[in-house]
Amino acid sequence: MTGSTPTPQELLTIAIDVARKAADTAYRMRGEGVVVAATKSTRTDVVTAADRAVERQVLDALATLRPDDPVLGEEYGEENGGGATGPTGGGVRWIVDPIDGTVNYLYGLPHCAVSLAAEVDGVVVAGVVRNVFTGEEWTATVGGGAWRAGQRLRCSTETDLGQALVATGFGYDAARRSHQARVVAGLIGHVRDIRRLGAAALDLCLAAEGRVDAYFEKGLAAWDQAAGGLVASEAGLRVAGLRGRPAGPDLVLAAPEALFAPLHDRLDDLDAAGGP
Ligand code: 2AM
Ligand code: CA
Repeated sequence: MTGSTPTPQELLTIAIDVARKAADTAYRMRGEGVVVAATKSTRTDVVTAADRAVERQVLDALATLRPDDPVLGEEYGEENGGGATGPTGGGVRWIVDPIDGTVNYLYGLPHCAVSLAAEVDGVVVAGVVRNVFTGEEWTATVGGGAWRAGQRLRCSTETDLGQALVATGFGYDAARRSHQARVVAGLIGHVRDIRRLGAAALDLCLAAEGRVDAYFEKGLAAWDQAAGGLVASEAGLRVAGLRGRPAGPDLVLAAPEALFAPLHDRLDDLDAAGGP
């Protein structure tokens, strides 16, 4: 398949195969016991041996299947960066989070996932998110819809913010978490309830099938939102930042069209994209 750019469906087929094997490894390693290998940004931002082993497995698999493609991963950064990618060159880049929801993984809470996406010319065109514990698997291709277990997914039809179940998450840095808690304190009286499940990619996938109505979070990296963001947008959610900005590190807001403006405006009033 080298030479011409593969279709999103071809890229998805590769992504699913690689992600399933990666999730199997993560599950097996969980059963063998988890040890914290290191901490990153803060004392609570942990990386386990499994995060590294799973990402290494993904890198090795992609190096075999797609040897010219660079891969951006949470644990090893950009690999094979001299590859064919470029703004208009038809280049493919992969984005992997080997374990999204690492703290859940560490504690044995069944809400963590392997996330793998493929970009063409900087746009995510295919993605898969697979729950390591349950095997639930969400997929999407650009223009081809979002899917789980053979069913095409549609987001919530809720129109009243006061009835909306809204997922969010907190970063690892104490000052940031405190600001995020103040944002939630200002929101919780205006929505049905808040869910803080601990894995951004899965939160986006749950929103894709209306198991939460909307989701927002500050501080996500590309690997947290690449695959899940495509699943969400293909299921009909608007995925964006505040004030017309694209979704990014400042804020990812994923909401059905009818909830987007009221949630956006409340989050903007609460300075959800601001703070440390
Ligand atoms: P992780 O489990 O891969 O670390 C928790 O709210 C969610 O946000 C998780 O998906 C977590 O990813 C992610 N997250 C939290 N803090 C982050 C940070 N500083 N950078 C990137 N992702 C972060
Ligand atoms: Ca991770």
